[in-house]
Amino acid sequence: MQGNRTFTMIKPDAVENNYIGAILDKINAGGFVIKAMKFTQLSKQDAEQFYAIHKERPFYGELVEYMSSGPIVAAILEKDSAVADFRTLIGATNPAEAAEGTIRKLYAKDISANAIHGSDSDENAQIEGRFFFSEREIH
Ligand code: IDP
Ligand code: MG
Repeated sequence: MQGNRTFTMIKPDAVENNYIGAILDKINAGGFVIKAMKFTQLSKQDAEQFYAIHKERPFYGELVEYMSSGPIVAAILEKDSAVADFRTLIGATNPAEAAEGTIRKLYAKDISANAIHGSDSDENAQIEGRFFFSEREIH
């Protein structure tokens, strides 16, 4: 996963609202190829570990509760400049501030339940992908 891969999760609000198909369409239309994918649910411990980097932030508890509240779709995506281009496709963290046409603008509920995750660096894309997928599942 160097330079051309990123990691995403379709978050519980978007799964609950039946947006999986629409979001995957946007991802494919944006030029991303799905390299690995699973429908799963994070335990509270999983969510604490995944978001450990945000432990000191005021919304950490809320984030952990929310991300473990229902099923998610985790996936590894491939495209040139995957991390940066995917952040553009998903839009700003707060959907109220997200650009028109972005996934968060179209499908997110609020700043916490914001429909989708996208890695913020190549290094984190690799760490996050390995959090969900074994070597055998990553092609
Ligand atoms: P990002 O997902 O756009 O990279 P981060 O700042 O890394 O945003 O925050 C991680 C996640 O934490 C966000 O996607 C969102 O679900 C949640 N979050 C961020 N800021 C807030 C906030 O101010 N209140 C509640 N939840 C937040
Ligand atoms: Mg982030």
